[in-house]
Amino acid sequence: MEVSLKNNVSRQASYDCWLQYEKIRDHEYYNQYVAYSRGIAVVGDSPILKSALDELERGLFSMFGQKSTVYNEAAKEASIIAGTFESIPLEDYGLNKASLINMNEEGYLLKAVKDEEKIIVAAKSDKGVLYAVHHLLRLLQLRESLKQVNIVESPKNQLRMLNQWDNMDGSVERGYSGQSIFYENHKITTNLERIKDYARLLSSIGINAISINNVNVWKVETKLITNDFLPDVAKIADILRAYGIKTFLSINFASPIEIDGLQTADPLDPDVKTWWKNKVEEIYRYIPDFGGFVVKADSEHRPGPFSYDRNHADGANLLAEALEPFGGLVIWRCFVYNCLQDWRDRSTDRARAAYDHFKPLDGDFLDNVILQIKNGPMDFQVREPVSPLFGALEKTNQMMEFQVAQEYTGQQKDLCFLVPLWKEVLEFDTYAKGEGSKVKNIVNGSLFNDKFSGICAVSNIGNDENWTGNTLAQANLYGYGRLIWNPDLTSEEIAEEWIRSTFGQDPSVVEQIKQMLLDSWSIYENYTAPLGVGWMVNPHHHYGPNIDGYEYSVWGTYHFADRDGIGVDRTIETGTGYAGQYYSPNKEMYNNLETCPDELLLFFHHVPYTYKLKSGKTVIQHIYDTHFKGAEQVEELIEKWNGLRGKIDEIRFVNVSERFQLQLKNAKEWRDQVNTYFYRKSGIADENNRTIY
Ligand code: GCV
Repeated sequence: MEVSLKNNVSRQASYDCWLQYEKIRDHEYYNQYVAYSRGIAVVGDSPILKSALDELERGLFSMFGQKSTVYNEAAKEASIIAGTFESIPLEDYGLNKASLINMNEEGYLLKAVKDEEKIIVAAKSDKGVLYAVHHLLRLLQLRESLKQVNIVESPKNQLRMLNQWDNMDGSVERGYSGQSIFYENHKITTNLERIKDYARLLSSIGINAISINNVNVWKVETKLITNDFLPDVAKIADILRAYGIKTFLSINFASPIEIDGLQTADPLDPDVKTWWKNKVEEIYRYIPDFGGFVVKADSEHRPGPFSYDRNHADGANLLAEALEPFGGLVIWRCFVYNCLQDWRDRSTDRARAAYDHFKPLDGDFLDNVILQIKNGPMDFQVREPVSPLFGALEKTNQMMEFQVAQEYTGQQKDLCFLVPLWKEVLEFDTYAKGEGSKVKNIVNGSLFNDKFSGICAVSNIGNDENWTGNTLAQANLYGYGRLIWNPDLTSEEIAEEWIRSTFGQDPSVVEQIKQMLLDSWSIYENYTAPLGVGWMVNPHHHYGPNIDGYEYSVWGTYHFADRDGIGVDRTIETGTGYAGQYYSPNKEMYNNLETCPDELLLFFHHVPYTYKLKSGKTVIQHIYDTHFKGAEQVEELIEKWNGLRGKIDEIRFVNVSERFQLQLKNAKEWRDQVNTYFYRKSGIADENNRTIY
């Protein structure tokens, strides 16, 4: 058994994330596979194949400690032979191309042939070869057996995307790990090496698209689509392309006015149409495989078609027409709601907004428009129901938007492994076409036969040495990529892969960190906003407790807590009617107090503090218990982490320890503020007489 990475690991370990390629010290394993590293062939010549070769050489050298001889044809001396089905003589290895035809464009085959002497790494496309190389290296990193390896694999989702919320002044909206790696001082960075390293990390988890600027497109960023910046955007696109990643830009809907002084940005105005056509042509001159636009319109004060009395379909189609000849896409966000809503008026409800805006437009969008829908109806809270818009759009391309950045889930100070949350969302049965209409089958395009579909997420990286601030937050980026490649992987599998690739093979380290990761979401939920009610967080900043702090509820509290009860009535009969946006039987399940799951009770219902949950506890006692428990659980996390001292390198150990101290402070603040607030509101004492101030 190998002993894992110990101390003395350089700062490089923080930077390398899960691509450590730790030296193989297990002699048996080493002897079994070292021969594979002697000669490698990557057949063909393209930037992506070059990346595949670089990665293969790097990984094998680092793990086996010897430089491979590289061949550019399927030489008989080569033991690993990589290339497309067209470039490798498959028949010579007893492989039949016809049997691989069902694989998708990004899929691949990894197979041991010739009595295990060789491994074939073959794919339909260069991109598939790159993914296959990463798969092979992952197996070696995880010290998996390659005996008779025979893997045929294709990603389950088409677009696997990240959204950077980076601004050109170098800041990152909702960034918790330093400054942008893409921009500084209102310019595109000159540190292209870092972008290349990011691309390596992303390709290793199968990401194939990225938008490189914030969806809030401010003054300077509006000019990213002008020749002031396009030459530099093209340089970034070149780097990303070599790792199989398409570049997208977020655009300002009012660009024609702001860039060229047009009088209007009205989507039906002929001059506006011509302006976008010309603009798109210009962009494609710089970036021939440009992915397209991401658009936040008519949301949180951003411009959009509403100013001209047009709707979202008019707005999206304007851009789609311009992009269509080049194969470009419009990713139009559904995060649209009235942020000036008066919460005293209970007939309006932010949770209803996405469905109310977009359901009536189903079928009105052009073929190359994809609607991007946040996983929940509000905004990446620790617990929300799944957005009812999933399943409601039968004739419109759609994709999921997750948030890897931990805006509301601890801001990369507190530990919160988000894969279990995302899995719950993807496994949710919408019943759109009867039982089995799971969200994962909607976003992979299969349920409604969408032409374009996929999953995207707000990235969590910045220019901190370890990319994510808290080293353990690297698990969320890794987990996101792996999960959207294959939503059938379990959270446990993903956590374990990440730990072993990142910290090595010591079983005690693996088990301990795995448990910590898997428990962390529920721990975070325990000490923050209870029972799905959400928010209660410091406004704007979104970290730390502020029970009445919802930024858009200047007219009253968001959670509607008074001396008698708490929760938002979203029922059909007496509430906002939001529950009615779901298909049966979800509609009835949420609408009915008796069947609504505990964890979402206060999202859907207003109840007295003495209401008995299915757990048997009253709401108020649940609030007290979970908040005491959550803070205690953070102390346990710290104890567990302390037990790892000396088993992992000191730099990463200390990095996480420091953040746990912040988490503990945060958890105690939440515990005290939530408990005190509800004790004072309800006047009901804790059954266990614990101290509540
Ligand atoms: C980029 C929330 C965040 C904003 C973000 C917005 C969005 O409101 O707090 O920072 O803006 O979502 O998704 O557009």
